[in-house]
Amino acid sequence: MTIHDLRTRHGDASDGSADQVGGRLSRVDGPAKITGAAKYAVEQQLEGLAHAVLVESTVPAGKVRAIDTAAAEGAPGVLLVLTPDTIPPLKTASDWFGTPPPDVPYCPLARDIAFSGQHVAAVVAESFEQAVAAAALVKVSYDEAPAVADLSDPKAGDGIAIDMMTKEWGEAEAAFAAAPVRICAAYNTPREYQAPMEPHGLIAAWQGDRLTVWEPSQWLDGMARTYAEWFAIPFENVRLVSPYIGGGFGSKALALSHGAVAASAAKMLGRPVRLVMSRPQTFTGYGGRAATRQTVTLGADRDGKIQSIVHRGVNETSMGGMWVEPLGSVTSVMYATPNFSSKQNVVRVNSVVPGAMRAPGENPSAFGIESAIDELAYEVGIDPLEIRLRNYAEQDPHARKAWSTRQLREAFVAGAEAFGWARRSPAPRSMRDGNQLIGWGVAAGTYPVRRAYGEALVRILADGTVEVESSSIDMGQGTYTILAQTAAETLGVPADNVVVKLGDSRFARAGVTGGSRLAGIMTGAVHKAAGAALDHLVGLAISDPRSPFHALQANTLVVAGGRVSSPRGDGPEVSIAELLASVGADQIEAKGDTMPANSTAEDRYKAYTTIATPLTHTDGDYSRHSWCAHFIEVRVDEDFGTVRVSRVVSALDSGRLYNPKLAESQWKGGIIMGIGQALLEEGIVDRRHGRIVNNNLADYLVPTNADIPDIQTISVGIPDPHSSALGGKGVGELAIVGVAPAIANAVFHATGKRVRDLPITLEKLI
Ligand code: MCN
Ligand code: MOS
Repeated sequence: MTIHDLRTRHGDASDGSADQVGGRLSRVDGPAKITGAAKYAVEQQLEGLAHAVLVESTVPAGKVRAIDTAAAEGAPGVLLVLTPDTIPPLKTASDWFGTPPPDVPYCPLARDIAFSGQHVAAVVAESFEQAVAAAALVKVSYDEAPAVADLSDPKAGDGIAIDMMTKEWGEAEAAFAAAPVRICAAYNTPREYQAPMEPHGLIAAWQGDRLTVWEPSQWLDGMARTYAEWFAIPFENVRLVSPYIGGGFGSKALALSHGAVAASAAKMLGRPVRLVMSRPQTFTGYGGRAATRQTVTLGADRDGKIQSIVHRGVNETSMGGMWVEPLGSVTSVMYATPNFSSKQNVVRVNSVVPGAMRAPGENPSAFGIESAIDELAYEVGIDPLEIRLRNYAEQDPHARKAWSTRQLREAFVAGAEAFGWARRSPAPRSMRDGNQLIGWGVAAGTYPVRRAYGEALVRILADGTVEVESSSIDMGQGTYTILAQTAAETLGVPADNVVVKLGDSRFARAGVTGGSRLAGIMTGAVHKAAGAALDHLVGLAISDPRSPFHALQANTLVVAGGRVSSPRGDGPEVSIAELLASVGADQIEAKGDTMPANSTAEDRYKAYTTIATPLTHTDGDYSRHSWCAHFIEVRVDEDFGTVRVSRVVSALDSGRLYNPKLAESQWKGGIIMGIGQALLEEGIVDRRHGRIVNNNLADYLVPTNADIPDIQTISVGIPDPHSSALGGKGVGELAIVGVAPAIANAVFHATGKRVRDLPITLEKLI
């Protein structure tokens, strides 16, 4: 069964525009997922499939002294035991900027241990169960060395200054010292994990020197490049396949060492190999969000006008790798201030290198500044909403450029109105319902409009249906659906007649799905490709002597509802299929991309396989961002200190929405993740062994339905021509930004207790 077979008309009945960009078409991949027909990467059934299981370091630092594989090798069904000594060395691959790598070998299994959970060996067996059993028999001994457990370890120190993160204007320290009102506080966020439902894993299969990898991926072309470089084979020889993804949230953009292990094993055995991480391994096999510390100082007038912001941030990184979580990203754009200074350090600890998790940087950054401005509001006795409006940045205070569009004031107004903010009683602990203290908090969020390039192929088939192909992906955001709508609108066919194929690196290329940029890029590319296909179709209809329109001598035709007619309705009307049959064409195909016209093959390769795009969100005359304002009610049980979020109203500016139903769903997903971050999520480090204690979904708490109230989202965006071809701005990450501070601010309003350390658990309210 294909997605197309399963599809029914399912746009909102009230909305006739589901075939158009902006219509509320339901997810076209929904039925396949609901019925189980959707095959995820590692569900491929391949002849001769063998199963690999990883063995991980149990110490956080030191060296592997010896690995005894004898028992594992003799265990039933075992085909291969890989250790640093037996796995063939690979080549070091370039980083995601495409920086040429040093010519040194790369070994995906470690001898030198930098964190607990590092892969040290792997067992491959006929069955998964045999591999699990044999992996338990691998005996690894270590020369353990002292480790730095986390940011609060006394050995951690101040870390390394990341100068490129410094942002300064005016005289921030002096202005702070001179300010009549001064706020200074430290805000912490813990390690957090993406926790996608589908764990990381892959199937690798070789045919000669060609490698096929079925792997959930946010970036087929980037991962294909890495595999090609590791194994020193041409880029074209690697095929990545990732039709569906059970969530990524930033964690599935890169080829990781477990992928190198599986592909090496497949090569050695001459058989396809499947390797899927266990849930605990997903806590150390790649990084979650880095733990962060920020100090925010605000100097202000008595009327709440900010005079100075001094911001210092620290995030953890690993011993060998580098992750910078840009903590000044929201701090530097949210409010107007004449004096500003933001600096950042990173501290090396014995953990896996942290990674991208929904709004890396903006998310913790907003927790700092949006908590601090709330503290200032109470200090000067001004309503927390009013103080934000008083410090409204009319232009980008850092880039000193006009906003492309900034509907944040509209978001504050619309959100406050829908929430009933005017009825808020200002004093902490002044609103209650029985023994529940009620708190109302507000916070803003933002995410830059990241732009890059994409390419799409549109094919009009003989039966009048349309195919769209792109190596971009859908991990739940709605790419399949919005690209069907874009092609349908551009070509004048029902969306039901469009089949979108994604997630195969053989298709037209796309860059990374990260930074909430894919929708803007790919709607632009599909619009272009479909426009070219339409021109081709109309051109044939007008010029081919066999066409029913030939005699009309028209210079254009109308295509609507899958039927072709003349603009004045004075000629024939035929279906696309009839037209193609009349001119003897079995299909029409056109490619479209968003690259500059004079781009070389090298430019294109770089655009799709690295993140080194020349476009920034502050190019040219404008600064481009999405914006949001969250209004949140919490209820805190006075006896137990338990916090429940009871109401959320968020007003958001993502520009024009390609599909409001899906955008709302994305926003709600982000808000739900923000609720988890505020109240539940924290990777707890066992200081003795450097391990994550709660490395499973029973102990690492993410929100369930019972934790989530009704969430109201309001779109206040207007089309932004500077941000994308069709006027949209980013949606995917925006809404998580600002939720945690809105909740912390609401908790303060409810209880009078300021929690500056996430998550807000009951013991912190005592
Ligand atoms: N959209 C819209 N109008 C716009 C922009 C987007 O209607 N102007 C809708 C579309 O349905 C589009 C979706 O929002 O498919 C997301 O678009 P966009 O903001 O461009 O984000 P990306 O497609 O680049 O998706 C990546 C983004 C990121 S970076 C993370 S992290 C994240 C997120 O999306 N991870 C997700 N949302 C996720 N949603 C799910 N279900 N699972 C994840 O792992
Ligand atoms: Mo999203 S964290 O940029 O994949």
